[in-house]
Amino acid sequence: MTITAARVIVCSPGRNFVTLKIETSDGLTGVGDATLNGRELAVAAYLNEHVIPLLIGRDPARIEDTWQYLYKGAYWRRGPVTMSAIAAVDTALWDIKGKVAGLPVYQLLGGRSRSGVSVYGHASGSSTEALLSSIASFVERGYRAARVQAPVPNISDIYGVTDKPLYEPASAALPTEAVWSTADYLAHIPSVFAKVREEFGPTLRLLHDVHHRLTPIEAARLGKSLEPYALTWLEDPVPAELQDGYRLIRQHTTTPLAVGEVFNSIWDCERLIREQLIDYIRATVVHAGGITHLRRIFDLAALHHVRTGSHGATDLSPVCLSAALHLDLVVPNFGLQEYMPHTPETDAVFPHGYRYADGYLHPAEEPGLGVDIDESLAARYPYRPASLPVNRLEDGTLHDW
Ligand code: GCO
Ligand code: MG
Repeated sequence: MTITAARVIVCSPGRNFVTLKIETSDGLTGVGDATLNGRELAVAAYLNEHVIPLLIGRDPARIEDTWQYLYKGAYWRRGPVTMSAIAAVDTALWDIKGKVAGLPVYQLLGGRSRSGVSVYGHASGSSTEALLSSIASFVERGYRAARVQAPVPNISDIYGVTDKPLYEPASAALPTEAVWSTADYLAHIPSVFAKVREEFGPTLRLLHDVHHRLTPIEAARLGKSLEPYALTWLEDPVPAELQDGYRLIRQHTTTPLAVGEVFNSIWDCERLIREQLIDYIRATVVHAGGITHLRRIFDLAALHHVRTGSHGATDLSPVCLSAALHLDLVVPNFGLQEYMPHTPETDAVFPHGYRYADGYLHPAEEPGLGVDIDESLAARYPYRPASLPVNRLEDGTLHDW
């Protein structure tokens, strides 16, 4: 069997997605997600111009060799564009291998280690009351874990804080701007978690995403002040380019740390994992080189008591989520999977067999990944330019958002 064709499908059923579809001489197809929020067309061009011509005529069964060929063969390694493109190929080849074997991909990866994949939802609201009722609605739907993002007095616009059930950070063609105050944030957040614990008791798993906005010592203070509320994790407390920052935070607090949604390779997290500076690795299939490479990251993490907590925002398509669930079901060190349901338009463009029930997601049982793209429906939703926002401090200095 050989690869006979591959094409990139860019569509926007509510938000932009980039999908790779590979066809084989046996008539089988496989799909991979290549979406890089706000930079979608860069990955589409990388695939079209530099990857697809290399795939034609190759044996789709040779997943590892194809991965190494695309990674080492480019000479220019790593980076979100390259790794998302490789991820899409890798994911599509696993999908094809599952169809050839007549097995769901999780069986090829070693079989299930658990009965379902525990997920967390995104609780938020424009007031504390709205936030508490948002958490309550997750609890009613069976969730045992919620990411809590709260409004802060004096800050008018915080990414992820909204009354809407779904938010999309890449909302405008050009970046929107918000104003950030670390002092107001640090002064307020612990009181929010005090209220949440008072209302929901000690066992609901609570998470909080700092979205890279603090310095290490500020993050250490936040982690320490949140200790009484026993968070499952504090996410992206500082930008992770300077990884010594994580050591500093660690020296001051027992609040568990999660990082990795912007990581693309094992080399981005090797030190954080090896030195046990984090508790959860949040890399996911589409941005970290596909199922093959993410498995390598997760296996390294397993050696060092680091659990998985894959990114699962709605800018990762149902193809990525399907692939993530197969891996989540298998790895021994699975922790928690982020789950933000897609819009009905997106679900219709990407028919899939995974399902949510009582706090867990379950991957499809059909051969392969159990997800596809309806190309004629996708064609009705053309690409729309959309940028992620930016944040400035009160004096106008550009900051992390
Ligand atoms: C999360 C995230 C996301 C990112 C988004 C960027 O934890 O889910 O931080 O919502 O901001 O994926 O495109
Ligand atoms: Mg995050």
